[in-house]
Amino acid sequence: MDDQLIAAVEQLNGDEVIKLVEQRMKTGKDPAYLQKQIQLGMIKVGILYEKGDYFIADLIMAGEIVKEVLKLILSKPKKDNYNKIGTVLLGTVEGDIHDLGKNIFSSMLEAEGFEVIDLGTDVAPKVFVVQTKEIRPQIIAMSGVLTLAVESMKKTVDALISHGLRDQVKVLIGGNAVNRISFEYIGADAFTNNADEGVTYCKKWVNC
Ligand code: B12
Repeated sequence: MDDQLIAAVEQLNGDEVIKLVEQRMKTGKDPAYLQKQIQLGMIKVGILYEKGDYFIADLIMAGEIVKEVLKLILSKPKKDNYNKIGTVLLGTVEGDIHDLGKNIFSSMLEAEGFEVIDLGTDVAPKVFVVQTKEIRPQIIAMSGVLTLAVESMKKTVDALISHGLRDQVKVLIGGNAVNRISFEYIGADAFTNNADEGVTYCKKWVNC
């Protein structure tokens, strides 16, 4: 664990976070490792918020810091000469506007050659349905951080079933809202709290 980096995130010290990440990248630290440290720092921010030491403005600032640092860490594939291995329809589910984890996952998928159609945040079940009919992705990936996201994911899977689409796609759910119990309740094909593992599922599903 990188205590210094985690503490800089926790203390919302954006300049220090950027400096440390740049240093770590120069010494060859893996982007996935750096992302994990930032995620651990964000968990600490969340704890301070729960305790009442941090306020919503602090969460917003934490989000801005992470957005900046992810620009450094995440590499985009060259769009003009990549071999598309599959299409993923992605979104943060209805009622939830957290998108940092979703964006990390999206960049990692693109780096592996997936086309990602990102529907953004607060995506209603019917939007997933309409876009699935239109785009015909192999995979639908839903992100959720709030507890209420579980219910939205369930409604989305139910909507796919009622429109006869569920058998045509794999459904992956991710983010802090999901665990084995919610996974079984929602009726997805896989769940994970780890973007790396999510990419592994997607590659397996398109036989790569
Ligand atoms: C930053 C933050 C915000 C920012 C979000 C900015 C943004 N652009 O996303 C802002 C300020 C907007 C915000 C708002 C709120 N937040 Co907030 N927020 C956080 C915080 C501190 C960090 C979340 C984060 O970005 N983590 C870093 C990312 C990288 O981690 P991650 O999301 O887990 O993603 C990783 C994996 O899970 C995975 N992943 C994520 N999605 C997916 C999807 C797939 C398919 C896959 C494969 C993988 C995957 O990949 C990532 C990398 O591995 C958390 C604390 C915490 N413990 O997480 C609270 C937290 C999530 N927020 C919370 C709350 C309560 C709120 C508000 C309701 C506050 C309020 N009173 O308004 C609002 C909700 C607004 C809404 N409707 O969504 C609570 C949620 C409680 C709950 N269980 O429901 C938390 C846990 C804080 C707390 N401890 O109380 N928040």
